[in-house]
Amino acid sequence: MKQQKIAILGAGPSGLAQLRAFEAARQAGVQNLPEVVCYEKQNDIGGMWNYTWRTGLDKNGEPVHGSMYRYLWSNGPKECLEFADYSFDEHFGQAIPSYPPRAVLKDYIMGRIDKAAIFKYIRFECPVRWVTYDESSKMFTVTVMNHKTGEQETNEFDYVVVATGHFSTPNMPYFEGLEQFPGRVLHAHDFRDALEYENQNVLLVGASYSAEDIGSQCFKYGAKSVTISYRSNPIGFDWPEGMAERPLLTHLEGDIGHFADGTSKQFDSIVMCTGYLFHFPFMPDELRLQTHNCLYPDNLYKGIFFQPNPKLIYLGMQDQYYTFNMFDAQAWYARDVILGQIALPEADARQQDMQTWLARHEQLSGCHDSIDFQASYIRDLLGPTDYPDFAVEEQGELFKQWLQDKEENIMAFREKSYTSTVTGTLATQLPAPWLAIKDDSLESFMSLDFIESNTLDK
Ligand code: FAD
Ligand code: NA7
Repeated sequence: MKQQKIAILGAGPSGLAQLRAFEAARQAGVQNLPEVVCYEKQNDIGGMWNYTWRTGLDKNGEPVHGSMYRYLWSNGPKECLEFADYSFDEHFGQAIPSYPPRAVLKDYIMGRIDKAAIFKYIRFECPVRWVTYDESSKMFTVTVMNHKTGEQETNEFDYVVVATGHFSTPNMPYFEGLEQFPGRVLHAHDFRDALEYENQNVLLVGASYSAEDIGSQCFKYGAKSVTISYRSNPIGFDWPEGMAERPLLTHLEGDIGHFADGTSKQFDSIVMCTGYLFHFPFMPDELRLQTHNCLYPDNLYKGIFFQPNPKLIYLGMQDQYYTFNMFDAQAWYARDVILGQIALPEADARQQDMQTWLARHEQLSGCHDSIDFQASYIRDLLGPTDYPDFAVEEQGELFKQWLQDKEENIMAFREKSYTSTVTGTLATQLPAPWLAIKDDSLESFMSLDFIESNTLDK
């Protein structure tokens, strides 16, 4: 039988999960594995977790992928994203707090990767330019720009796995008067260093994770005031003095922002925390996933197989409570379909399955419901594969506790400790308030004198 060829587009957490899934099969002695090639635009693995100081274009003239910023700490408890087959205890050899900074989490994610085994499949600095599918040969053609050789390359594949992320291309709205605003205006994608906003009156437009966290960062690093402007609903936390929410910005006059409730305020800078566009410039219309940030994008059977052509697989395209362990569940499932260990139903049956999930998705009301929904989505994927079973629902309960902790104190929720559902280890506590710990480097964090948690575990 002809060896199958698989292209994986992107080597962030989702693409790496797919590479690991095949590697796990290889180690388990599965024969006739497909040939795998992973094309990555950046010059390293890690996707969004690669912090870059660059904004705009990278050294090759490609759009910078990274949206992460300095001083970013995990926005959810690490116990909710722990790999079922690689625990935090195994990586760090000691208990650590529940909310590590970005560099610490990245160290953990990378720790699981056997670089020698995985890197040989990855072609770095190779942004994908175009993908087509030939109905007669049933093969995809993938064209990439190889910046290392300066030449374009084209190859044929049986399957294409798109793992290029969806928090990278800014959704940038316009407000009247922006062109006259004297201060800096940027999107959260280009936000890097909160210290830039010290002593400034900062306006954030948007009322979701980016606004909440960039607002907290700016407050922590000395902004004079932080104003969050919401379109639909306020975030609604009990913000500290100096932070406040207002309804939607209507227009600007010079450096004065006007809001829908008739109030106004002077601002020194604006950060649009208005979310991201799903952007697949390398996909023709008939292969391109068209959706927005939600828990169940339409046209994806099992949340991954593109309905019009299920040999095209999209990983990590959901809005995310669960992240790394969900990507794993998806990657293992995709692998087993590719290997023929799970049979893909006919189009009608796939459509029916999707409709059931979409109908449930329509009915979701509130965050708890959404968490339960994503948990059952993952549970549905876990059953048929050999990915280690993990306590998805228990982690869901931790997410609910996390929401309550944020409600109680948005500036201190990162001081809470949770118990790992993988090892049973209770996280240690930060030795100082989160607001007071300003150096977020791996070295600095790991040299903190973590306090054994003796509080009741959450
Ligand atoms: P990405 O990490 O985005 O990786 C996609 C990869 O595809 C990148 O390496 C990119 O270079 C590559 N790529 C893109 N286009 C091309 C192309 N044309 N050709 C080749 N390669 C390409 N998650 C958490 O669990 N905890 C957090 O605290 C958290 N904080 C976040 C904070 C911010 C500001 C953002 C934006 C996201 C955060 N996330 C967090 C979610 C984060 O997106 C996921 O953790 C994870 O990185 C998603 O993995 P991915 O592989 O699907 O996508
Ligand atoms: P999200 O979660 O997609 O949220 C986008 C926010 O931007 C949301 O509050 C939107 O309001 C708001 N928005 C979008 N367009 C506009 C306009 N035109 N005007 C005003 N407000 C607008 O994106 P985030 O960046 O916060 O989070 C994405 C990921 O990054 C997240 O998973 C984290 O891990 C980090 P709406 O509620 O739709 O009215």
